Amino acid sequence: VRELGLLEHASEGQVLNYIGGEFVPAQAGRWLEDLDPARNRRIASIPRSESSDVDDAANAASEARRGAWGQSGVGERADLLEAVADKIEARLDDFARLESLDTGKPFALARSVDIPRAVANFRFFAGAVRHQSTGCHSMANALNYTVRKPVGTFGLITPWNLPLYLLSWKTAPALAMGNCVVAKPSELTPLTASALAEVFSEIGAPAGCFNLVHGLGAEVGQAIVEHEDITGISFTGGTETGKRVAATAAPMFKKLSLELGGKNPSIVFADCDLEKTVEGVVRAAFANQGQVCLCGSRILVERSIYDQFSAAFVERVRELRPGDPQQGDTNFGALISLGHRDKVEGYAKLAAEEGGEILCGGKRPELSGDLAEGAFFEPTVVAGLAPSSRCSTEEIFGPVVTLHPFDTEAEALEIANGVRYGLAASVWTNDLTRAHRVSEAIESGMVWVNTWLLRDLRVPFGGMKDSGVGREGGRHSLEFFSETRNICIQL
Ligand code: TXE
Repeated sequence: VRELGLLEHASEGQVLNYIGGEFVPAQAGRWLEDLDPARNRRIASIPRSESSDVDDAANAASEARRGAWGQSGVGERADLLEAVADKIEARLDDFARLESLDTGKPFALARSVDIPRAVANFRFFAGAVRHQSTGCHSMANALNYTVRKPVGTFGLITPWNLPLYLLSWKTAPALAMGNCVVAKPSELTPLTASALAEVFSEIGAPAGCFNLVHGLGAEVGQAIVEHEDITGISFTGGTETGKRVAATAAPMFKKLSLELGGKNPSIVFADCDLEKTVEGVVRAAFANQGQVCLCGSRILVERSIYDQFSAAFVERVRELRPGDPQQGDTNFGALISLGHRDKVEGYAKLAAEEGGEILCGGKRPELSGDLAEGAFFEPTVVAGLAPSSRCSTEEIFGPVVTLHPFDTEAEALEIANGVRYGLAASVWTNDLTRAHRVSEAIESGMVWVNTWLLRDLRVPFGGMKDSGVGREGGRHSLEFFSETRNICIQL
């Protein structure tokens, strides 16, 4: 990072916290290493913050709320979000390079999806807050009107798979509604969050409205969740971590939104458009190396086209070739870490032990030079496993998918709903009535028909069952990041 000069404040390769408008190290002066997973080499150091750093950030936020930020109007806040969007856009290549180095995802993907979507999030919530309105309920002798006030300070805790995208998805509505933010990105992918802090600094955002503390989840993340002055938590990450966050935050009556894991079905009916379906299901399975909570990792196929579909699917998957994320033509990058690669590899081995047949992948690719040290794993397709097997029900969060035949719609639904998760699903059919019927019967927060991850930022986003609690997106975000209050006037 130092050689590339991508982060201005980190001239020595030491990325800093951003608290009260200042770039500062952790009080205890401790550091963590940040690695490029494609080459397993250190690219930066980040502060290993503790609860005292969270105290500073929470105090800076409280001060901002008492100051100019607390008095700001909707127009000013929307302008600020627009200014953030403009600056990120002007540094698109820098942001995409940082995201790709940190996550191992292809630069081309970060440049075309992650960063533009972060820009879109800031622009969208600038518009949304400008256009929001609240209700008025008149009675014969009284008038009720509803106002939305800031909640206070939000702790925003985000994962490593879509670092800037998910941070912007929470930061933009939190600020739009007049709250302050204490953000903690994953310790594995801290860089674009710090680049975002530079943007807030450059545009002269009021000190303390956006604060950033780096460090480990169990230390600084936990301290954010426990902090008395942090009145709301929006968390995206693993289901087990989500449970811990809820156990701490719920008795404190904090506003809480949890976006957790998934084990999402892609359901393919015989009457689908086969070519488009193969293309869409491959994308759903392996986007970002299968490390998206929405990825379709259980592929259910009607038996009459099962052989035809799986042959076409595997042929297309073989075109995904792990390679250097920094090269423009790479279509499949590294996983987030060697530890995660080992976990994914463990599931591929388990699949064989559980009686599955590996149709492609199942091993580390042979890459030369320093990429040989990287966290790569081939896209892997497994057939022949029982829908109840561990590989077919546990979240792998990597490039391993399972194929399952079904005979009837009822059977497809039984398999689809037979897991603890309920985040997303995709249904592939040309029968409109069936599309409606199946979509409504699937237990998941989101269903796509004949597509996957087609996003409209106005729609509710979130999961049911063990995939989380609450919805964000559009007015749902504006409601979550505010306190809705009713005032009744006797006439
Ligand atoms: O997530 P964690 P990890 C799933 C996926 C993956 C697994 C673990 O299955 O293999 O989760 O990934 C912070 N209090 N998803 O370990 O630990 C942590 O520092 C407060 C699905 O990376 O849940 C990071 O900032 N915060 C997911 C964030 O929580 C804590 C995306 C998420 O980390 C904390 C990523 C604590 N006690 C992984 N412990 C999705 N739904 O998109 C950790 N953190």
